Amino acid sequence: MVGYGFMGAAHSHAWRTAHRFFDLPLTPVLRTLSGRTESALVAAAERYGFEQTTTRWQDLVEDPEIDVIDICTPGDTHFEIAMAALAAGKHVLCEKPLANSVEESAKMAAAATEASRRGIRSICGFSYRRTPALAYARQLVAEGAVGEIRQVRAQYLQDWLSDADAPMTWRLDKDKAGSGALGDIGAHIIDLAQWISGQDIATVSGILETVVPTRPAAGDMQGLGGKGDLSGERQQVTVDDVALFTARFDSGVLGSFEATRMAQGRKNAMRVEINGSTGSIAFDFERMNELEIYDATADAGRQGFTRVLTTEPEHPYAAAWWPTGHGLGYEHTFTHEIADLVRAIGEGTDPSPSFEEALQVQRVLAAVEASSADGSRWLGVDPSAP
Ligand code: SOE
Repeated sequence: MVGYGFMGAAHSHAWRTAHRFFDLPLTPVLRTLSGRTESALVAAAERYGFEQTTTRWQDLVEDPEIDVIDICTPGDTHFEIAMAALAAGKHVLCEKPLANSVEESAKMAAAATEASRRGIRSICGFSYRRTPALAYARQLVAEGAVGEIRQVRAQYLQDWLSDADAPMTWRLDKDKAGSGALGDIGAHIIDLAQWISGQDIATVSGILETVVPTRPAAGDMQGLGGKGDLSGERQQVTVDDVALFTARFDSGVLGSFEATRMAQGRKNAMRVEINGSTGSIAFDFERMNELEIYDATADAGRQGFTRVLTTEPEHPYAAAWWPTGHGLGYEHTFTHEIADLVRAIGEGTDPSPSFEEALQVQRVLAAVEASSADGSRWLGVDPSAP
């Protein structure tokens, strides 16, 4: 694994746990953790359960004992590490968004397709797909539970950047992160909206805004939010704080998208709603064990959203865990992702989301940015870009 921050912790937990709850054809071994700062790296490796550490990610690529490389670093490093790993015949899990540009993502997708012919698997970390309620929502939509899709609504609302003195971090630096709320959390709802509806976004009209243009340095701050070091000079934020866009899917259906890390009180409100001709489905990650289902064909007097607890053996992934009604948390989405990846490696199949699917998300991100820079003009998501 490369990187030991928030995602490194989430992925390590998942690698350790997946085979204990799911019947997998292979048992993961946490061999080497790589990162830049030796002392923090060694502490993280001990806590997460890795056998050894290195400050050179190239060591993982060169180690014949290593089969899988898990990339948990900021977006500016994904391309180089993933390309080297695939060339060396390692399976790759790469955090989202796939890279910082369509150009890099397209090369990664082509390399992944080529590597797949050699039996090498790759997957992009759109982990929310593995939330039981969302996997179930996709299943219901495919079965026709909402009829014909009329409209898609998606929001990802957090509040850890609401305070103007929350510190500057790599997530606010375009060179490192690619974009702001758009790529960090907007990418998740783009992926989910396409995956659940079974349709790709074809055109967009967007607007991006940086609301707090400078922030204090991070000092010793770790994690999301908090207060920066107010004694020093403020640093320039180079990404969007708020991203809004409307989209037309290739079927002609309209969608509205909102991503912000400045919605006070919304901690991790990732919401998706699909409105169809015979019903609706609505989800909010702050209630991740529930799915709201509306059946417009039910008796008129009894109509209303039904709150389904997606903790039952009938729901995706849930049977592997606890008895009826005992919920799951954020970390389980990663455990499911690793279980699916390990199964795919063992069975010799390509897991999803593939780098090709992640490239489509990247194209939507790029089109929203271009639209915003062009007065919110409607722009096509170029399926052949770059
Ligand atoms: C921060 O906004 C963040 O950690 C994202 O980077 C993750 O993708 C999301 O799962 C939680 O929030």
